[in-house]
Amino acid sequence: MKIYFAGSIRGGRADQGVYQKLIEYLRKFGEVLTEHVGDAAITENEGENAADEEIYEKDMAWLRMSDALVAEVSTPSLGVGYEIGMAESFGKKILCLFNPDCGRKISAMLSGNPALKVGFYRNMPEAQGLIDHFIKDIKEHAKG
Ligand code: 6IA
Repeated sequence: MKIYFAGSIRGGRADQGVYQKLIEYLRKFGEVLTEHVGDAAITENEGENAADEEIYEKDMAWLRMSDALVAEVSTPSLGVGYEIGMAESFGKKILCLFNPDCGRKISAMLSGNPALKVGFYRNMPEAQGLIDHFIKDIKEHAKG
């Protein structure tokens, strides 16, 4: 299974450590195409010199070839929101993870959308349980 993990980069890196742990856990189920999202060396100021067109093209190609998108959405990010919308248009399975302790409310564009799953978690075991359930659903669906 190929999993596209989405998390905020220029939207802010406050949750980078959480992304790293989620990516590590997702590796149990397959290949995570976007491991750099959890990389502590990548800050919101990165990429000032990197070609944004290349980032966009590469990410869209990875998103198309993925089986599922897992997005951590507690830190709002335009890029993550865009990836979720595109994943929906590509017909991908989508799980959005949100920690209500972040002090914000999840966007109604996600929580009101029946085409994706939103999971609320407050700690890693809860997030892992939501991921387990999501992957199990995909596998059962694939079996028909
Ligand atoms: O608007 P944001 O930057 O917060 O959007 C974050 C999302 O866009 C992530 O889920 C990524 O998939 C994607 N994204 C944003 N910036 C990059 C990026 N920067 N590389 C790959 N995907 C990105 C360059 C890092 C590179 C210099 C190592």
